[in-house]
Parts: sequence; structure tokens; C-alpha cells
Amino acid sequence: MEKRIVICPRDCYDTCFLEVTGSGNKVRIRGFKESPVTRGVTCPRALADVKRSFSGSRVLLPHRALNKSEGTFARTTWKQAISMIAEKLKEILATHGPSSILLLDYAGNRGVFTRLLPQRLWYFLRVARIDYSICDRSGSMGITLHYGSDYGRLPEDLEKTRLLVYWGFNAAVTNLHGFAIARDLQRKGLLRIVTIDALKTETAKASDMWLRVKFGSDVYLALGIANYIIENQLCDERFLKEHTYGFEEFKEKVAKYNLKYVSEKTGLKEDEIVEFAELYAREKPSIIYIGYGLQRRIGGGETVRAISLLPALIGLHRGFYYSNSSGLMVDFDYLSGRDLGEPSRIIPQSKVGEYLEKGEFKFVYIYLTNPVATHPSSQKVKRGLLRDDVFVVVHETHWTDTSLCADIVLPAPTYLEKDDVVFSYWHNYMGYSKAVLKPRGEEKTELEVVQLIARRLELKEPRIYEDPWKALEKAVSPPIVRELVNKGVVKLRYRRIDEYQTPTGKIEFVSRLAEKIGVSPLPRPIEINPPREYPFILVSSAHILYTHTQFEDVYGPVPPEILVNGIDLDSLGVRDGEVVKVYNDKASVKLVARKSDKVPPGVVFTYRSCKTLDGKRINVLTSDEIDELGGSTLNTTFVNLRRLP
Ligand SMILES: Nc1nc2c(c(=O)[nH]1)N[C@H]1C(S)=C(S)[C@@H](COP(=O)(O)OP(=O)(O)OC[C@H]3O[C@@H](n4cnc5c(=O)[nH]c(N)nc54)[C@H](O)[C@@H]3O)O[C@H]1N2
Ligand SMILES: Nc1nc2c(c(=O)[nH]1)N[C@H]1C(S)=C(S)[C@@H](COP(=O)(O)OP(=O)(O)OC[C@H]3O[C@@H](n4cnc5c(=O)[nH]c(N)nc54)[C@H](O)[C@@H]3O)O[C@H]1N2
Ligand code: SF4
Ligand SMILES: [Mo]
Repeated sequence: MEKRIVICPRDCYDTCFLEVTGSGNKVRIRGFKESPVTRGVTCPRALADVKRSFSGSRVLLPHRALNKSEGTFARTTWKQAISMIAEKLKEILATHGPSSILLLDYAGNRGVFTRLLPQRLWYFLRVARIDYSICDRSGSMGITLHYGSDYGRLPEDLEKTRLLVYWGFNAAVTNLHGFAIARDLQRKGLLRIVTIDALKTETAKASDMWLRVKFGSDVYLALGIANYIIENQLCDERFLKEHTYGFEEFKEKVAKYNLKYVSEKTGLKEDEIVEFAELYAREKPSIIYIGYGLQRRIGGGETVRAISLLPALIGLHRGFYYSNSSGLMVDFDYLSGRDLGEPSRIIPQSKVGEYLEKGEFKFVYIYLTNPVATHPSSQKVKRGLLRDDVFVVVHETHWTDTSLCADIVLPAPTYLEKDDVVFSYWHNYMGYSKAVLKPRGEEKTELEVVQLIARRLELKEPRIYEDPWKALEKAVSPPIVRELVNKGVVKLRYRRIDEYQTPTGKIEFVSRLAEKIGVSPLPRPIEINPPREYPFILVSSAHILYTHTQFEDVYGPVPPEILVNGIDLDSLGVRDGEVVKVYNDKASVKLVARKSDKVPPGVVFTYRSCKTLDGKRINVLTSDEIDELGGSTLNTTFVNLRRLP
């Protein structure tokens, strides 16, 4: 029997190839053994995906709101829904112009047909867009400043690697297929794993060495290691001469990061720093997996910049992994239609709530995201969407916090119910995912919907209606598409690992681009201290059972817990398991306090986007400030805790 393969398009490093057996609601999904990246490992979300497709919280029919603030809806038809949407668009385009229409999308499904092609309508209309900066922007920008683009090592390089450093990267939960490969090599004695994390994560526990660096002090550590390597003549001089620019200035600048100073700043012992620096300098080749959680804070961009320069000292071309899509030879701009029109404005994704609340938009089209739960200061997003002068359309597979704030809710097929082409930002295999479930109701794909809207608007631009496979041929090449269709998978061409798209064509220790955009040419620490009223740093990160807010319909709500160090619990007079009020100047929520040594004193932890005991989301508390390099700062959220009677 021919194998049926689907590719999970979730916003996950792994982008798994999954084998499907059975039919109807008896379909079973397992990690595909023959895939070199998935290797038969099945994550608990893939295991639950069929259940999620059949779950009671699916949107199966088009709906219109009866009363938005009460969240009551009635069925409508596709015809009526599309006509209402098109009429509204026409009216608002004529009266307020495209900058008062916002496309609010993200990566709930990263499929080419689902996520990229539908954007053509919105580029063509020149509506306002977000800058996609909530997740990985600061780090991406940081690496780009020194390397010209942010792609790095592929998973296949792990096999040739002797040392793997997880720096603010919780692979055991967030890249569990990469972690499985690494653990396998570790068990065979071929690879050593080091984790650098303020939290005692699952990844840290499985590592050969764990550096519990003080939260946010990583720039000191990275520059300290750089200084140690330079002072002890552990650099690769030839590589520095041939492939880098600005080393002498860098050397001078990092000279002050001596062991004593770095130890004070990072809370690590001098011995620990030396042990790691020696290991890093000698155990080659190595890869540093630089995490996203690490850079989602004030100064996060500088942190990634400093870390990313370490491999260059010891003679490694791009000795890191961060995000690899910029290395793939795919014309993503052609697919999304970027050239069809310049957005009339681009707003910071972290500030969506603020803009909405101020009434900057009259029409918002939302798909592939649940911002009322997941965006910083999410209560602002909710209040903004519930204004009576804004018309909100949500195209969703499931009823979510956000669809409940819509004027029109449109049903979408899950990835198991539609054909798509999926690529990864970790590996370079592109897969053809074929529908294995029949739609349950009146779902229409994302592309169908925007084309219906475009036709109602009588738009003539042919690219909006282009056949998806023809579009793909132009974005990669006809032979690659043929291979994809025949084999179900292709290995995409990848950019040269020793190519640098910087002004000098080299790795720039002193970034010319940084000078140009007015940020420090060399990375430097940015000090952030909690204010007296809110002395705890709230860090949030992923749970193995959920992708953000997805799978609550299968596994129940994301646990409403806050992990607190025992020392802090005692000083607050709170016992393990008691309910606490967690608050700051934005909002307050109720959570169950759990005593945990996962967090050091002064840091508290919740699962990201969790629902609180009082029915809110943790993001009512999170920071919507923007880092210097443009990214979100969810992890520089300051809070206080109080015992509740
Ligand atoms: N506190 C806190 N907040 C965070 C973070 C954090 O660490 N802490 N992390 C941030 C990060 S890194 C990210 S990436 C964001 C993620 O934020 P979101 O992208 O908003 O996260 P999800 O909850 O996964 O929302 C994706 C939505 O897409 C829908 N969807 C899935 N597949 C399809 C499909 O095929 N078609 C359609 N139409 N819809 C589909 C899902 O049902 C879901 O509602 O959250 C951010 N928020
Ligand atoms: N199960 C599951 N997997 C997922 C997702 C999911 O929702 N669920 N989401 C996917 C998405 S969208 C993303 S963005 C990735 C994110 O995956 P990762 O890149 O692993 O990011 P996080 O889990 O947010 O944070 C990783 C670690 O960074 C640490 N950290 C935070 N600040 C600092 C710091 O200042 N210094 C140091 N050294 N460490 C710090 C945190 O303690 C945390 O353990 O995961 C992807 N994978
Ligand atoms: S959710 Fe992530 S780890 Fe799980 S199947 Fe999808 S891509 Fe793989
Ligand atoms: Mo993310």
C-alpha cells in the first residue's frame, strides 16, 4: 500500500513528516520513520491532531455576530458572508483608504498555499500589515547585522558535530525531534551537550553541562568567553584574517570582560566560565542553537549578536542555528506577492492592541493567529476588536478567544483536510501534504476565500488567481515541483554556509549595517532591573502538549500555574498549591503557585498563553515594549505576587 504522508505545518522548528493509516475518525498519525528529520518520533500534538480535527470546538459553518460584546453568533451562508465582507471593504477603501484596513495574520499554519499565497490579495490592496516581530525578530536582525542573513547550520550537520550548545533553547520541549537526534549522538559518545539557561529545563537536565546564567546577563557571558578565547590565543587567526572584518576593534572592546567581572554579572563561578570557554574553544566543530525565548526581551537582540560572533573566533562558518528559511532557495516574495503593492503602513506586532484600541483600523482580517490570547498586553487587542466602529473577520479552524470577538467567522479546514506544500525553518526538506480527512462542514481554504473576496471586488490582478502549482514552479523551479509531486518530498537547495551578505562580504565583528541604522556597531549589554513594586521577572515558554493556544480542546486548558522558587514562596508567606494574585500596572490574574527549583529566586514562570483561574490569559500582564532591534519583549515582564485569602 502506498504510504500516505502529511506534513505538520505548525509554527514549530521540527516541521514533521507524519505517516497516516486508517480512515475517517479512525485515522492514526505517527512520525514517519524514513524521514531523516522526524525519524519515527511522534509528538503529543501530532498524536492528538485527528481528535483536534474532530473536536467540538471546530468552526464548521460561516457565522455572523448577533452581539459582539456578548459573543453571540448566528449561522450565515458563504454567499452572504463574502458579500458583507466585500461591501465593507469597498466602503472602507473609499472612505478611509487601505491604511485603515489591517491584515492580522501569523503562523498557525505555515503552508505555502495556506499562509503565503492568500497574502497576494492584501499586498495588492496595500492594506496595513504587521511587522511579524513577535517571535524571533530581534535575534534575526542581530545575526543579520554581522552575517548579512540569519541562516545557519542544518540538522544534518549535527551528525558531524562534537559539541552542541543550547543557549536559551529548550529543545526537549520546543524542538523535540532535534533533541532526539542530539540525545542519540550523546548516548553514543559522539556529542556533548551544554545548556545555558536561567531555568532548570528538561534540556538542561539532560545536558553534560548546564550553566545557570543570571537572567538577561548573557551578553556578559558571551563577551567574557570571547575575551577568554582571545587572551588565551585560542582563536583561529587564519580564519579571522580571511573571513572577518573589524576583529581588532572587537578585541579591544571585549578586553574589559575579564573573568571576575563576568562572574559578578552572570552569577556563574569563574571556574564554570573557564570550563565552558575551554570546551567551546577546543571541541570542534560545534553548533550553538540560539533560542527565541532568550531574545524576547529588552536587550535580546544584543544578546544574540554577542553569541553569534563566538563561532567566528574559533574558525567556524555560521556555527549556529537560529532560523534557516533565509537559506532556502525559494522566492518567498513571489509567493506572497510582495511586489504587488507596498503596504500603506506596517505596525509593530507587539503594539497591535494599542493601535486597535485607539481605533486606528475600521476593518481587520485575521487568520492563522489567536492574538486575543497570544499577543502582549492582550486585553488591549480584545478591547480594540470589540469597538463598535471596527469590522472584524476571522477565518479559523476552531472557536478561539479571537473568533469570539469577530463580526464574521469563516470555517477553515485543518491541515489534515487540505492539500498544501510545507517547508521548514530548521531543515531543508519541502513536503507535499495531501488531505487525509474530508471536511466536516462548509470549510473553505484560505486561498479560496481571498479569491472569492477578490472576485466580488472585481479585481483583475491575475496573480491573485494564479494556480498554486504554477506559482510554486516560479518560486522554486519546474523540475523541483515535478520531483515534489512525484516523490512527495524534495531537498531544497541551500545557500553556501561560508557566504556572507554583509557590505564587506565577511563576518563583521563591527557591523557596518548597524552603523547605518543607528545602533551600536558592536554588541553591548543593556541592563534591565525590575522596579521595586514588581520585583519578579515573569518568563513564559512552551508546554509539550500545546502549540500556544492549540490543543486546549483535546488536552484541556494550559495549566493555570505559576512556578515560584521556594525562597520566594517563603518570603511571600505562600504555600505550594495556594492561589496567588499575580499583578502589575497592566492587570492582575489568579494562578496556582507551585514551588519549583526550575526557577531561580526572582524569576517566576508560566506556560505561555495560559488561561488563568479567573478566565483571563497570562498575556494581559506581558510587556508590549519593543526591543531596540524590533522584537517583542514578552520576557521582560515584571510582576508581583500576593497570597489570596
Ligand atoms: N506570554 C507569552 N506569549 C507568547 C509567547 C510567549 O513565549 N509567552 N510566544 C509568542 C510566540 S513565539 C508566538 S509564535 C506567538 C504565537 O501566537 P499565535 O500564532 O496567535 O498562536 P496560536 O495559538 O498557535 O494561534 C494560531 C491559530 O491558528 C489557527 N490555525 C491553525 N491551523 C490553521 C489553518 O490551517 N487555517 C486557519 N485559518 N487557521 C489555523 C489555530 O486554530 C490557532 O487559533 O505567541 C506569542 N505569545
Ligand atoms: N511544544 C511546543 N513546541 C514549540 C512551540 C509550542 O508552543 N509548543 N512553539 C514553537 C515556537 S512558535 C517557538 S518561537 C519556539 C520557541 O522555542 P525556544 O527557542 O526553545 O524558546 P522558549 O521555549 O520560549 O525559551 C527557551 C528558553 O530560553 C530561556 N531564556 C529566556 N530568557 C533567557 C535569558 O535571558 N538567558 C538565557 N540563557 N535563557 C533564557 C528560557 O528559560 C527557556 O527555557 O518553540 C516552538 N516549539
Ligand atoms: S507540532 Fe511540531 S513537533 Fe509536533 S508534529 Fe507538528 S511540527 Fe512536529
Ligand atoms: Mo514563535
